[in-house]
Amino acid sequence: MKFKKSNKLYKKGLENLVGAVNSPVRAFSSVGGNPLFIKKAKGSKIYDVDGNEYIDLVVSYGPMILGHRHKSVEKAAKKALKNGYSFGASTEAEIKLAKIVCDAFPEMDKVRFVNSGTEAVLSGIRLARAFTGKDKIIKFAGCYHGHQDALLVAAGSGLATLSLPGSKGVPEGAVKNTLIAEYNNLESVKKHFDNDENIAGVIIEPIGGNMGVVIPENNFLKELKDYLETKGALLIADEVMTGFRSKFGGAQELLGVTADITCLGKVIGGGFPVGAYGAREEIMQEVAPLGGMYQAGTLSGNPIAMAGGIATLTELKKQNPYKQFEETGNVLEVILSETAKKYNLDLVVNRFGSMMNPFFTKGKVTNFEEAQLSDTDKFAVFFWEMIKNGVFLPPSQFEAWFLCSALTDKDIKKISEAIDKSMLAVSKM
Ligand code: KE4
Repeated sequence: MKFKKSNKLYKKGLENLVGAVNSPVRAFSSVGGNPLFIKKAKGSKIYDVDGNEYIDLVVSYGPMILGHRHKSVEKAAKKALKNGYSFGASTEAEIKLAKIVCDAFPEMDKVRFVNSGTEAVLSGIRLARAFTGKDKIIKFAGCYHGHQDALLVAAGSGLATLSLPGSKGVPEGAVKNTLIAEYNNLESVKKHFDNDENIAGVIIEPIGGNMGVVIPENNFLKELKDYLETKGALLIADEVMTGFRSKFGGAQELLGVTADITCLGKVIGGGFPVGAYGAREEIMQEVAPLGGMYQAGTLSGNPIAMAGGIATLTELKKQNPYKQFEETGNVLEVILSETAKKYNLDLVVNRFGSMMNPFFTKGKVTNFEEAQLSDTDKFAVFFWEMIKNGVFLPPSQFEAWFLCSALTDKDIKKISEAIDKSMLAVSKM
């Protein structure tokens, strides 16, 4: 495989873009080498500017769940384009997507659309504070909820990969109301409440997807919600990554818990910029123009993005690919584990439906501390071997692989062959 054109664009990109990227994880910092530049994608395949073809297990970090350029999404977006791109006024499409989303979440009476997952979480947190009149928020080490100041403390995604313990430019004051707990450890949450009642809520990724994949153990989420109810605090589910990924609705339902506020993104826009936050009536009444919590956005509910979201969720509901995701995910999980055994490699595979991640480590990975014990040098070798064998993975041990419904049996066979060659290379390190 040649990467000549990607390398050329990388050098050119360095002139006016920071690190030649618009999001840090795309810089390939934790796997070394220069980032790939993508030219196009279709179905389960993605093509870089050198013409190399890859099976895509990144799918834009989640949104392209139907695969790239699904015909019904493309048709809907093209149709919407003919009516205009943005009006700064309401459209019917927003009502349509709002209904689809609210119907998929039993406890969600109302939703507000924004333009990214970060904005959705930013607003969800403000809403929890508005509703409870309390200031503090608890987050879990290793969970990433976008780049708002208050939550860039021990974040799991880009920051974990860059091993930055927070972020430069975030003032002390911005994080003084942020408390940190340990995923799967209810006691670590209770400890905060023992010292402080001024806690509006707890935000959690129902399935951790930004420290690799980490799954709530036993009844962790349910016990957390039950406990919060006794403290007059809210459970905020950050389902930006998990929303519509493992069922048509939220992972929270599969995990037997109902969040008070749910934040969404990625899949609900189908590749177009859409975020959302929603809750039951009495909570959403706090949001302007009805209530005193201000939140706004020029491009919120953008008609093209709404069209993409409606078409994506409509097609997703029709396809209902979740059983297939479970089967394919299980096949890949077994292939990863069996191949690691074949080459005597320590590997832990965590998977929840169509999101999964192999950790080059032994023992369990149930929180960020355990995730960080993974051998990222081994992951880097594995990553580049998978690239050379035609499989595009997230360039970090602390991300998640995503399946799309355009994957074929032929793709799975090719991924299996690539895993074998890549694990062999790792075993020779
Ligand atoms: P965005 O602002 O990137 O749309 O969403 C932020 C966000 C919020 N909550 C969760 C659970 C998320 O996973 C994300 C963003 N996920 C990363 C992937 N780890 C996006 C990729 C990137 O940052 O480039």
